Amino acid sequence: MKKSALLLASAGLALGLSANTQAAQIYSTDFESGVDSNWSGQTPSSSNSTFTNFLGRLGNGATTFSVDGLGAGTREVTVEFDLYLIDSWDGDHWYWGTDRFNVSGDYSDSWILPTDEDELNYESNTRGHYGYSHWGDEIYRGVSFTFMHTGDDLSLSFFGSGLQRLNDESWGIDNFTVTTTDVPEPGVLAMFGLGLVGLGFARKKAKA
Ligand SMILES: [Ca+2]
Ligand SMILES: [Ca+2]
Ligand SMILES: [Ca+2]
Repeated sequence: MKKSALLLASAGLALGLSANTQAAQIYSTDFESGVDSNWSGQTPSSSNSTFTNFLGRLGNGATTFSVDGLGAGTREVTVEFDLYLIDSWDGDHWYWGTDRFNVSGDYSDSWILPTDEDELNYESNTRGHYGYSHWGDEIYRGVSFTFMHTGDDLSLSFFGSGLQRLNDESWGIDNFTVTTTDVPEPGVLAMFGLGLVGLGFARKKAKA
């Protein structure tokens, strides 16, 4: 009887926690209807038969994605998109490099591309000639990064650095999504922990 009560209590706590940690996609765009007002800074829109409509082509200038109304709490944020490296990116070449793709704001990171391509968490990489200058291009499908974020507003800037002119080295993004998973407040976690300790204590007492 006591054991089943204990199991029920544990299951209830686990259910309560999982309800608090469900992932929700809070933003998604494929840019087919243009670039919406969540984007500012440099927001050119381009397309061709391979890429469909996308945000780009961009060089060293920044485009900024912002969203608000997330609430006051803390959450895990995953940003996923397709990244297009267009024309002659040189990685860490001693003379023509260093060519980087960067993100800054509520999360900061930097990748030398294509040298660091494995550090981008992507599903597949397609190389080819997709219709700009005569150099090869690369499509990274499903690039993603994840970070912890607190507060109502989320803002991320994307920009290249070390790139030559747009017809030589540029980039674009498409199929951009933002997913959040709320993290229980420390108080809730502490209560959960105390609850387990309490249950354990009660169980020990019952056994003695
Ligand atoms: Ca598109
Ligand atoms: Ca180059
Ligand atoms: Ca270069």
